[in-house]
Amino acid sequence: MRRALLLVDVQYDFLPPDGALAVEGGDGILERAVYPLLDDEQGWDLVVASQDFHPPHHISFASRHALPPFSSTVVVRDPRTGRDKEQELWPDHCVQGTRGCEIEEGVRARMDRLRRSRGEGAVVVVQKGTDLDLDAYSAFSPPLSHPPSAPAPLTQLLLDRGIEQLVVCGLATDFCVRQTVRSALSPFAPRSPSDKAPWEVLVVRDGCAAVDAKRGDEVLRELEDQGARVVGVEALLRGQSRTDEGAER
Ligand code: VGL
Ligand code: ZN
Repeated sequence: MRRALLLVDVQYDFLPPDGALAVEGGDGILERAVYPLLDDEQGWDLVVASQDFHPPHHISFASRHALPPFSSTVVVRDPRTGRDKEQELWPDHCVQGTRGCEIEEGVRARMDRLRRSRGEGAVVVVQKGTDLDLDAYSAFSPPLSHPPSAPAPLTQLLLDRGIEQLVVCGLATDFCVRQTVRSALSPFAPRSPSDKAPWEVLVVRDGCAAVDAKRGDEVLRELEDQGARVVGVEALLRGQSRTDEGAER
C-alpha cells in the first residue's frame, strides 16, 4: 500500500514558547509523534509538509482590519466566489520571510535527511494562504492563480504518486488540520462532490494540538463521522494501521 504523511503547518508561529499564534501543547507533538513519524524506517512513499505562507497585511490579520485578534470575525468578500463570508481574525502570523513562517528546524532536518536517502521528490512543501485577500486553512486550497477546473495541486500530487493512505498530523486541530482532513475526504468537491477519495485518511490524535483543546476533541469526532480514522501514534509507529500488513511486525 502506498502511504503518504502530511504534516500540517509545523511552523514556529504555531509553536510555544514564542509563536505569534502559539498552540498550547503544540511543541508536545514534535518528540511524541512528528519526529518518530519522520524516521526513515517508517518508509513513507511521500512526505508532504504544508506551510501557512501569508503576505504582509493578509486578510486574516486582525491588524489589517484595525480589530483585536481572536475576539471577533469580519465579513469579507471571497474573491473566488464573489460572495460574503466570515473571516476569523488572527495576530499577524506566518508572514513570508519571517522566522515565524519557517517550518520547525527538527522537522526540516528530518525532511532533508529523507530527501537525501529517498530522493528529492520524496518530500514536498505545499504553501497556502499566499493570496493577500483569500485565507486558506486547508493544505489542499489552491492559490487564486490555479485554474478552477483543475484538481488542487496537492490532490494532483497524491494522485500522481498513487497514494492509498494519507496520514495527517500537525497544527492546529480545530483549524488547518480540520479543513485539510475535510478536503482530503472530498478532494473533488465542489466539482464532483460524490467522487470518493481514492485514499484512506488517518488523523493522528496525539500528533495534533488545538487552539481550543475542547474544540479539538469535538473536531476529531466530527472527522471520524465524516470517514477519517483517528489513530494514536503508538499504533501507527508499530504498523498496526497498515491495512495490507499483519497486525504485528
Ligand atoms: C492556522 C489560524 C490561521 C492553522 C493558520 O494552521 O491552523 N490557524 N492560520
Ligand atoms: Zn494563517
